[in-house]
Amino acid sequence: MISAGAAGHDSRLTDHESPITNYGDIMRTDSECIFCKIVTGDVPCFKLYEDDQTIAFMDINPANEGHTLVIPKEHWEDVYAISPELLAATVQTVQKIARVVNQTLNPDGINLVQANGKGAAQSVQHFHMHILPRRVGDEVKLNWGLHPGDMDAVKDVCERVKRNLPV
Ligand code: DGP
Repeated sequence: MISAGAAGHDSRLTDHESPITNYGDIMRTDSECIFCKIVTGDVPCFKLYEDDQTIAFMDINPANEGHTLVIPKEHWEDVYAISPELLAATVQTVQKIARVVNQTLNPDGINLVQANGKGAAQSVQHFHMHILPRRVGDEVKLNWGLHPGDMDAVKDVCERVKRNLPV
């Protein structure tokens, strides 16, 4: 169910396995959306970065090392629904994080991937952009399967990239 409401928060919980730092703003949210639950802190994530409007966190099913997602905090289903302003804020975060992932992991390239609708293999109905580091010959298919990641490895790469974020 989509509603506008203030996100709750528990200030006792901190850092990587804990809920994201919350904020008191009124925002559009969907109580059944997994990414909204990440925003509110009801579902944990390996968070790399957060600002007023967006967050970046590690994909739970990484197609390659350093596979990161950037989302707007507000719930908008896809590129058609999101406002140009919020899209711009999301893309600014994508650029910031792509630069630091590139600096940290030195991949051979990075794909930015963004899916809208079933035919495009959108599996989470909350606008998001993938930052996907690539290696020559990695044979990653852009419609990758969802294979659970090694959470120690995901946490480790999150910490490595985070250390290079500008203050
Ligand atoms: P897409 O297929 O473009 O909608 O990508 C959705 C991605 O979201 C997919 O690569 C797996 C990731 N994902 C799904 N659920 C979770 C979750 O609970 N936590 C994290 N960190 N990633 C998730």
